[in-house]
Amino acid sequence: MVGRLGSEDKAVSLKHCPGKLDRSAQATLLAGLRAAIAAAPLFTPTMPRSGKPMSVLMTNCGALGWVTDKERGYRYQATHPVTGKPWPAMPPLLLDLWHDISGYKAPPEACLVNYYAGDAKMGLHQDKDEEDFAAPVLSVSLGDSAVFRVGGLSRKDPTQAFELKSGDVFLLGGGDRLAFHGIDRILPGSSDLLPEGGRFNLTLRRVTKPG
Ligand code: MD3
Ligand code: FE
Repeated sequence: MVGRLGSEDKAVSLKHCPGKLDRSAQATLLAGLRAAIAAAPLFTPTMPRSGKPMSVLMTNCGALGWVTDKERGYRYQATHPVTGKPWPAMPPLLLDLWHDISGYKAPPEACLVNYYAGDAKMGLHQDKDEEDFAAPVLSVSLGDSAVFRVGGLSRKDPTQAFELKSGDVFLLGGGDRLAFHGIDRILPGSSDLLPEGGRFNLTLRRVTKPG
């Protein structure tokens, strides 16, 4: 699926590639992800100011990672907030995928790993902690399916829901890079990729402007 909420005349900025990764590629990526999590354990992010825990667990790989806590809020940093160590390298498959489909001149700097247990969700938000909005965001889903919602540049704009399944790749760029989006819910038992159940989402991002 390519296009944008009924606007046929606009540059392609939202691209859903269902089943982009076959089962074998998903297993390869999952092994790389498990190794990254062993080095950089999943942590519970907390909201700026309120300190309220999010329902999603997070970690990162790559040069920079997205973190949030009560005291310092949303930011990118080079080290894990709990271990203090640099983030592990990105699995090569992710770099290949970015190279193949992002259409962007520079490599990604951050891969945010979100883990959704059966009851986790993510409210409607914009991703705007990056300096470079010209670069797209590339997302890969592994495990149980999710109901993903995307709207417009205003929170009040109408939204559209998609199901994101294991192996699906989603590319967001151009005019949709700052669209509101979120995860309504996970569909437990919809995939047997993860023995523990739930869903991983990996988002590859450029944080700084290249050059
Ligand atoms: C649409 N993650 O980590 S990824 C996030 O499935 C996040 O875990 C969701 O939203 C997840 O910030 C959705 C797909 C995605 C990523 C970035 C976007 C969709 C987007 C930026 C603009 C619009
Ligand atoms: Fe987001």
